[in-house]
Amino acid sequence: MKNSYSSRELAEILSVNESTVKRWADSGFIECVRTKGGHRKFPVRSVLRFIHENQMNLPGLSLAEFDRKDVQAHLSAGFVDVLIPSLKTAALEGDTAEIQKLLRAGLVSQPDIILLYTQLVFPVLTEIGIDWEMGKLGVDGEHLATQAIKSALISFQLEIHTKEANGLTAVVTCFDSEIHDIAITCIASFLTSEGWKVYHLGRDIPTDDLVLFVRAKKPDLLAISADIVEDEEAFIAGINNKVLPAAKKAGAFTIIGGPRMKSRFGGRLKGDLLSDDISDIRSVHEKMLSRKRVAVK
Ligand code: B12
Repeated sequence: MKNSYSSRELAEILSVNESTVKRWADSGFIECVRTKGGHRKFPVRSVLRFIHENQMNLPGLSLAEFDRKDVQAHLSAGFVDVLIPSLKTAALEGDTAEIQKLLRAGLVSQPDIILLYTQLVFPVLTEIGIDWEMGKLGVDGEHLATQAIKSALISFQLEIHTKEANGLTAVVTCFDSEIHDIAITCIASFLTSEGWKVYHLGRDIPTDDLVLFVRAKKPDLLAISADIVEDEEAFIAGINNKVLPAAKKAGAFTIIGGPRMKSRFGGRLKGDLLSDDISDIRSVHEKMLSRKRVAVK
């Protein structure tokens, strides 16, 4: 992928006239910079934002990166899973820049970031987990790979389009001593791009501090992740007796996610929604946004 495109190059990629690209740039639909000679240049970052904002599928943009025909064909068809082996190699090398490059290539084929994360990033993490479990990878390798993925996700956030503020606020956090925070990093990324004000508390948040934070911020949404739950009774008591009363008082909708969350804790945890899949955040977002619009009217 190049660093920037000329008006003509971008027009070709978007299949529109060069004059259309120039008009879009002059109306502020797509950011550009001017060269010393006065020509418009479109940095990759602006182009990616534009693609994400308009949910365009433009694999042609990234194809130049991959000379293998099978990779190109899959990307053209919007199948980003073809990038899984390269992403895994980059992660195991701790190569954040390469991961970011692959995320960009993925975005132009799959502009829906939730799908991009679930189809490209999560399978790599699952494979890394299996390699660790089977003893093929040490804790050092596992840490290096996941830290690189997390860093790349955070940098990638700055490259994707963020809608105008929608007036909704979310607190996104791990539960108590939980340290697996990639799922909530992806959730924070999605909500931010949809215009939410997001407080991403990350990992290792003592329950009493979370309660105080929720009381202070009164968010519309509280999204909690719990990957490893060793003490089920303490988890249920912490959520039901401490977190949920505070969330309810603040008027927050609460979604609690983690592996087998529904089957394991359904009926025992009182959250508004229990989930095993970050895609559920999309319907929660849509429901809350339409509720907000009705309230504003
Ligand atoms: C990355 C990783 C780590 C990283 C964490 C880095 C980080 N910043 O997150 C590091 C290396 C630090 C780590 C440490 C440990 N890990 Co670890 N780790 C993983 C790994 C490889 C990937 C986890 C991940 O991010 N997956 C991708 C995300 C998206 O998946 P997820 O969190 O499960 O989310 C999915 C659902 O659960 C749900 N979801 C989760 N949260 C939420 C929240 C909301 C609101 C919603 C809607 C949905 C949702 O949506 C996602 C799917 O769409 C997994 C392997 C695997 N199969 O997952 C092991 C894994 C989770 N780890 C495991 C273990 C045992 C550990 C350690 C105890 C030992 C170790 N490996 O060193 C320590 C934990 C120490 C501690 N203090 O708790 C086990 C857990 C087994 C269990 N359930 O008991 C796993 C499954 C590995 C394995 N195969 O055994 N780990």
